[in-house]
Amino acid sequence: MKELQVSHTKLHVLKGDITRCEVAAIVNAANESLLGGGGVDGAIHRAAGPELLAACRLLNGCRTGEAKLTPGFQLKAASVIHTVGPVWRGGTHGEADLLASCYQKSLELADSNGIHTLAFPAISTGIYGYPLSQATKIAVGTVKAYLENQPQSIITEIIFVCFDDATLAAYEQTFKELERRNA
Ligand code: AR6
Repeated sequence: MKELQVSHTKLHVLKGDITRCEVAAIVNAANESLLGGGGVDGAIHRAAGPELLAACRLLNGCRTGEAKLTPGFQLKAASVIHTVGPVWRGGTHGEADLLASCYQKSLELADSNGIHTLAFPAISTGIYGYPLSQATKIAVGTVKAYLENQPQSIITEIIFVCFDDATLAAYEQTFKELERRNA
């Protein structure tokens, strides 16, 4: 299953590179410095160009579970929402709440900045080591709850961008489980 409708918003899963997504904003899985790194963060900085780093320097970092907005510069997306996922430390250090907060705060920023379409990477599931199936349940569950609780949300489309087959399979499984529960 690659699509799920929640209220007036379409959720999709897509395999590919988030830097190429034609949406109003892409979400970056950054670190607290906001000064770049590897993984999707490195790819976004490379594609956006050096102005992105200059803009990030003015933000004074970002706490884990929070989110901050910059322009997208050379990206197709006009904006980047930088959020910092938790490092997985066994699951007993508030990781689930912090990961949910990344999605929640990113959605709030989108709504308060006129952003209708949004793409998320699988935050924390790379270098930060969050177990994939737990992370996708939190990602989709938090987005769904947000949209159900915010009927005035202006977000019409959300893409979960998957860089590999395992991530794609985990999102598809999560979509399927939610659909079955709704049936
Ligand atoms: N498009 C979409 N997804 C991608 C891309 C891409 N171009 N590149 C990687 N991914 P990660 P984290 C996937 O490690 O775990 C950085 O150094 C990747 O396969 O990028 O939150 C930051 O500066 C995985 O599924 O982010 C932090 O220090 C997902 O994106 C740290 O890594 C997230 O993997 C954050 O670690």
